[in-house]
Amino acid sequence: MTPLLPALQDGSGPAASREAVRFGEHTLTYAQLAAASDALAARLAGAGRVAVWATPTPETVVAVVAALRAGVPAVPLNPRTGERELAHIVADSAPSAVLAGAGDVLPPALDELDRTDVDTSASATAVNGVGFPEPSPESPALIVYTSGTTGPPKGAILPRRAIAASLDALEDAWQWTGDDVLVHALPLFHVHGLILGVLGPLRRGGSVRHLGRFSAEGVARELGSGGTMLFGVPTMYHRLAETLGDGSAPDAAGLTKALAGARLLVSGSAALPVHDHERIAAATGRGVVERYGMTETLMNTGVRADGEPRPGTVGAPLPGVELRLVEEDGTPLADPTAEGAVGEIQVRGPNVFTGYLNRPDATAAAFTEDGWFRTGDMATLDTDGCVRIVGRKATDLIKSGGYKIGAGEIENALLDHPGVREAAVTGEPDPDLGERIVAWVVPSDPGAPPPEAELADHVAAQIAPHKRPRTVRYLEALPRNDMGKIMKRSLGA
Ligand code: MCA
Ligand code: AMP
Repeated sequence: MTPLLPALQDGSGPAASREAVRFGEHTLTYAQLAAASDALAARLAGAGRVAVWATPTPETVVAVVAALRAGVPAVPLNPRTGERELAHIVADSAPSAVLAGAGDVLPPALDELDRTDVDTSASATAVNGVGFPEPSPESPALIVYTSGTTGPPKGAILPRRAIAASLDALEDAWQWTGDDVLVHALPLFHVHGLILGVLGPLRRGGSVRHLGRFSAEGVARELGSGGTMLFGVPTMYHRLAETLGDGSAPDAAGLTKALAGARLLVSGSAALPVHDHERIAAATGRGVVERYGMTETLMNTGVRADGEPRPGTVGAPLPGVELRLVEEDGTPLADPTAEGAVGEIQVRGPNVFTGYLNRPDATAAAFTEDGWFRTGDMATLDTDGCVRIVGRKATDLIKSGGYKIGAGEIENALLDHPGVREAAVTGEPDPDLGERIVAWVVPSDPGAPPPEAELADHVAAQIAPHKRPRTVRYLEALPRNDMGKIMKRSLGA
């Protein structure tokens, strides 16, 4: 069976001395990564499932690679997850252990788990690779938690086959090779940063440089010193466009040169506004390509590196991915390229997940009878096969900074605050974040509404900081229809 990460198989081969990952000063060659992850994998063998405290560090890479080597499903955890959400993920995924850096301080919700410290300098006693037969392609590799419109996040079970298929489709679309040096600053607990941004380079035998935290200066430095590709969410490209400005700012020159010299700039996780595409292209002469994916499907479409630049589209379906647009009743659009034809995107292919952990109901609802996955994204199709995403079916899903956030989970957290009697959450357009979370709150005591910052801190502590409301608006009552349902559309009016 072909290994998921072939370059790690041969710890003493010619590629062994090549740099695999770099986080600031801390680097690991393929030989070092193979040795450290094999040493850890040997300790994991037989574990049911492990959680990974997914800080942006080499420890996270070693932990995830070790779990993959051992064939033990890994659940990456956002280290900033609040109490309530973390308790849910731990209870739902029931890991036997948590893998973390030696210095990491873990919250009480993880107290019951065995803690295994990750040692990036460990050496394997077994001969690299020999002790770990490649697990079956259908076996779960990662369980990634993703938000829905209501209720707590669901764990998407991602099999090895989906990861391999998606990364190989991108290899084709982007001529992605072992010579590429990927630069990014994405979090390592989601598909974008972890699967594309770490396992992608490792599958190709190339390298990744992680910035730790996003900054235009960091992007300029790493792309200007050997980086060939940049992955980011639209908020990051927006911030790069702001830094580029009209070229007169002191830090614009270095960034312009670095972006102009890159082989490929890729944006995903949300739509990159055409205005930001244009600003970057005008300043650097280099276009940004978009790809469209989802936690449940990994990558579905992408603009090709060897094709025409297609700002405003997410490109054509990737090799192996079937994509169709359907009507409200589920029938495929008769002529999806007709003027004004809009439909929901459904996809089918080896890139699609197995299902949601412990949620057969949600899994069944996500697929049609003949196996198409319902994405909930609305799109049009250009005559050249490129997909244009025009919106979402569910208004209760918000994309902020590239993170998917369900209105329901924030409403529930707000309702837990003693100062809140009623709450509704919506997304509003935001030039930086794409959408900004707005909380509409009816205070328990109209004379003493809870301060905005207190509500934001409450949501951050219970759920996660990136899900906190950025704006709170106070009302005397929420607008409701005759059935008592909140009319969110009239909230902004
Ligand atoms: C702020 N912070 C707080 C609070 N307020 N902490 C506790 N309580 C509070 N009240 C902290 C934050 O945690 C953060 O810390 C820092 O203050 C700044 O927060 P914030 O302003 O929210 O961050 P930002 O600067 O606006 O972040 C923008 C960003 C981020 C860097 C673009 O949104 C980001 O990383 N987005 C990536 C999302 C992503 O990867 N999505 C992929 C999923 P600190 O700075 O220390 O963290 S989608 C996917 O995977 C699919 C498959 C796809 O298609 O890609
Ligand atoms: P997530 O569930 O966090 O993996 O986010 C997946 C969702 O992000 C998709 O269903 C889309 O709505 C959105 N998305 C991802 N990439 C793009 C893109 N390039 N353009 C527009 N939306 C995107």
